[in-house]
Amino acid sequence: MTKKLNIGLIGYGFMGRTHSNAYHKVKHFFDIPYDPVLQVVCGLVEEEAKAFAEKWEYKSYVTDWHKVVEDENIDVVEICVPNNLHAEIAIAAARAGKTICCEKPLALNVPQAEEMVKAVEEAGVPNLVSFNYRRVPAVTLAKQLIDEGRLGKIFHYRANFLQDWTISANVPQGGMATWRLDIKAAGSGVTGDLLAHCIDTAMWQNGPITDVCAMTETFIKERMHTETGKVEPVGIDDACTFFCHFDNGSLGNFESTRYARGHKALYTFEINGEKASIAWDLHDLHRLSYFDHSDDSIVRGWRSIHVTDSDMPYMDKWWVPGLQIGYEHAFVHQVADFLQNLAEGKPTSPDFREALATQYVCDAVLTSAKNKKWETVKKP
Ligand code: SOE
Repeated sequence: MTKKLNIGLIGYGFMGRTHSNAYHKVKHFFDIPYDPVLQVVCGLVEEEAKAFAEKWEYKSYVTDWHKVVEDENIDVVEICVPNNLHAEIAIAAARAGKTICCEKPLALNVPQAEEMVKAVEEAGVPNLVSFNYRRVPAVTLAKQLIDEGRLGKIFHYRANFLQDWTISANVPQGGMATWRLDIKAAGSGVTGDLLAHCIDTAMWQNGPITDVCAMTETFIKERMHTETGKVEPVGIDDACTFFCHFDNGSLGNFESTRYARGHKALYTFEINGEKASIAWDLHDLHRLSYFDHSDDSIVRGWRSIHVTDSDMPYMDKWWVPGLQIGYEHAFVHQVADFLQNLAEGKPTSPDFREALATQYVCDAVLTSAKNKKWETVKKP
């Protein structure tokens, strides 16, 4: 009989839903070595935690996260709360011997992230950071094509993550719905929230980033704070653009903003190599654009690969060729890989140490923007 694995979820917002959904779906589509049991959800507002537990079929709910971490019955702690709470919960969970999956970015800042890495490594507990886009099949396929050498030497990596939801000055900062705008809860704006995704994927596909040159802007300088009811200065970056060098000699060009009217979550990347180029777009996430210079010149051009065939990453587990999957499936893949590796005693990427490397890049980006100078990225 498959061993039960008891899950404790801390945080019932958007990310709490993506992780819960993944645990529900994973056993139906993947041959996983465990039977995940949604034991307990923790959230601040009792009524909401109760409603979440009922809807997502958690056996119980609590309002104090210590109860999840201290519960001997819990095997895996899922951290889906604002960034300022990641470190305290993860460190306590590591000391309690729990397996941990933490939402991105790893922490509020570098010192916290380093503490978290130390805690999980000292405790020897399996750990993962939820950079979900790596496990979109087309993104995984892009990594495969690069690793196979199909692009040859890489010259350029460019990525964008564009949104438009904070353009109105009436959007408040702080509180459950808009903590991403509050520097104390988020640590940074688009750099930690959106560019962290792009940086994680980029370094996974194209290797370490060595130095950066950035600019940031906060377009709306004051917003009402939900918790104090007062208009307060905004401390986060609303937009960020940076250039960088990769260790392999290629040049990087990254942009993120929450002020790109018309774009809701447009994450795109394009990679140009000596032999081929690839491009991907989150709004069309099951397709990978590919240009191969070795094609006969009369048929050479950008092709659009529909990533649904069973020999493409993860796709043998879903429907039949031609039928596509979506955003939430990347979280299912993440859980499937995590549980498989857990059973085999292997780490799952990106672990806390790998996410620390992304945190170092984010930190260097913010420092560079502040000092208006190139900044060297610390090595993990
Ligand atoms: C912000 O709007 C956000 O929800 C991020 O926090 C997520 O990480 C990203 O995947 C989508 O946008």
